[in-house]
Amino acid sequence: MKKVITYGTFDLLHTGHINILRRAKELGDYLVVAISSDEFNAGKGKKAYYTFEQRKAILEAVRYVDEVIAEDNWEQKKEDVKKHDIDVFVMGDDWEGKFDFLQEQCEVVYLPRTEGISTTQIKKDLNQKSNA
Ligand code: C2G
Repeated sequence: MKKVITYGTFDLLHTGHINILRRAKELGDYLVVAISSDEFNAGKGKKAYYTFEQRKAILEAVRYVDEVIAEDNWEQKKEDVKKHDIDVFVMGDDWEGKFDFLQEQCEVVYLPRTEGISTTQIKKDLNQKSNA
């Protein structure tokens, strides 16, 4: 069984997230998604609308996702790849090159981001609409 992993906040789930989850799953048979904990998110300078538990429940309902784990720090990827017996590590290409150190353990694939959508843009649009 070919196992794939990807990481992210996945807040306010949108088609950009779905596109990368679908393409990640197409690279194997089993997809593990590591979702940033609320504490780790704060470290990334992000405040998710949904809590970790909510984001986990939403991701677990997505047909492409087989397992959801927590992302608590930047250093856990090597250990995760080993522990979960991962064959392919996938990220959007805004991270191009940042995780090449994992190439000793598994295939590293950066996929094109979906243009024109982001959680930040959704929040901006909603704020403008509510202030209109
Ligand atoms: N993504 C995408 N297209 C978009 C928006 C996001 O392909 N329009 C991808 C990102 O490239 C990433 C994944 O969806 O691979 C999750 O995006 P975020 O939730 O923004 O995650 P991020 O803050 O990039 O966290 O250790 C890695 C970090 O946890 C990644």
